[in-house]
Amino acid sequence: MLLGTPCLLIKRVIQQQTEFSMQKTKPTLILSQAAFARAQQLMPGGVNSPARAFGAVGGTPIFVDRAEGAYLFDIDGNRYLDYIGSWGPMILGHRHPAVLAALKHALEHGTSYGAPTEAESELAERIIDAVASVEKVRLVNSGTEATMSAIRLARGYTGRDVLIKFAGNYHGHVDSLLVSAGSAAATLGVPSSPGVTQGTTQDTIVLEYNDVAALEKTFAARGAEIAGVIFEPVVGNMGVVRPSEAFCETLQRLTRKHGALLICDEVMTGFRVAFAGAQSLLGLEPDITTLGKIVGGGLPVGAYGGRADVMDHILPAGEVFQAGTLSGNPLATAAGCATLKLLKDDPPYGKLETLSAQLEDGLREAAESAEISHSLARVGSMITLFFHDTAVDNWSAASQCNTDLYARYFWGMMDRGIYLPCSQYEALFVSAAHTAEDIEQTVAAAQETLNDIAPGSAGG
Ligand code: KE4
Repeated sequence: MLLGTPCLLIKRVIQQQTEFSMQKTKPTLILSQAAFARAQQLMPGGVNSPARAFGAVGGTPIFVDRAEGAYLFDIDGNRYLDYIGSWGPMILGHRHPAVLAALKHALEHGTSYGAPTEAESELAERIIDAVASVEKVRLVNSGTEATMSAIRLARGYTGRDVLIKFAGNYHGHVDSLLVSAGSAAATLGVPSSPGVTQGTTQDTIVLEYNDVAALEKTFAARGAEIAGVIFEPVVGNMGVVRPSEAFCETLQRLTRKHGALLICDEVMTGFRVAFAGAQSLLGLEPDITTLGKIVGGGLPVGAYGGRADVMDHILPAGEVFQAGTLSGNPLATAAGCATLKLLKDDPPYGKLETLSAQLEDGLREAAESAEISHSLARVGSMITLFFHDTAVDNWSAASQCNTDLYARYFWGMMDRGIYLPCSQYEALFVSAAHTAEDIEQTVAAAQETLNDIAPGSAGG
């Protein structure tokens, strides 16, 4: 303890000195660098999820001390406008009073029981009421658990083995789906991970997103073998990519025609792009929907739900096995219920649309003014500025982005107090805690940064 004291004193002095810098100068990352060095001795890559290690942009990840509203504060006392929001969950902003109050109330009763609670029924009911295609739902602890269980259910329900997924779509670290995945896997150039056996991927067909002809051809050849198709209804994991109308229509039609299940992975888009999810914007009726992130309000919750006749194949109602010690945890369900209640009672989607459109326009003008090849994609409060000269509608296009330039953009924005996703292959998220002034500050920082990094500029 004594040994620790000087470090703590130094840490506090640095924090007090830099807290008031309020980001007028390039942030100092002294304590984050020390913390990262320590973490790398203890955990693989010093992180508990690869996307956080800044592998795609280089440098030292900031270690967060606390968060409030639209802001993150690192352990060196620097303040950042947060456009990651924990990779999506914090749609209301950090430490929303109603979510904190719900958590404090739950804490008065306990933290985990391994027994049913009414809070689980409330969260299930809120999801069912919000998402038309969901008649029954099972709560789990992460998006990965949700998608892993959904594909097991599709195979158990149909008695078939083959799955279709799409390049650049990421559905969590499920063995059979870690093939040409997006997000961290794509970012780190490791589309199919070591340790994933041929046996687990031999039944996974990977197609190009938005490729209608490939879908038609695959179903024509193997329709009777296909258990399910899993896809991101609006992709976030190769940057934001919209589905074409024809792609959505073909997905719905062919899965119905051949008796395969349509699995809409709304872990990122659920309650994000609309209260009823991306499927409500696209007119889709999936057989199974997977959820995560926002439904936990920042605590670990995943969920999969859909047609009652399908969901009733899950143990103990049916025979498809799935279980979890902490599934439906009372703290997590409290945060999830409070979040979904706020999203229903006081929907922020109009404000998010206004702020996100303002940010999209500002980024577009800044990139055009800096004469940088780019394209921009936005769905609701999910936005990606691609360093690519044409619109990105699949992984083949996304994989040609100038990721080196993105890394320089990322750090230029960090130096100006704006915390963006640390990869070209992610979406940024605007929260209900952001303000018009925050957006103006972000656009101004983007203009300076893009001017600095533009080819032919002094810093280019
Ligand atoms: P989790 O297991 O990370 O809760 O969810 C996996 C998942 C499933 N489906 C979609 C569409 C997802 O976006 C995700 C996870 N998203 C990434 C960010 N792109 C999580 C960040 C991380 O891996 O640290």
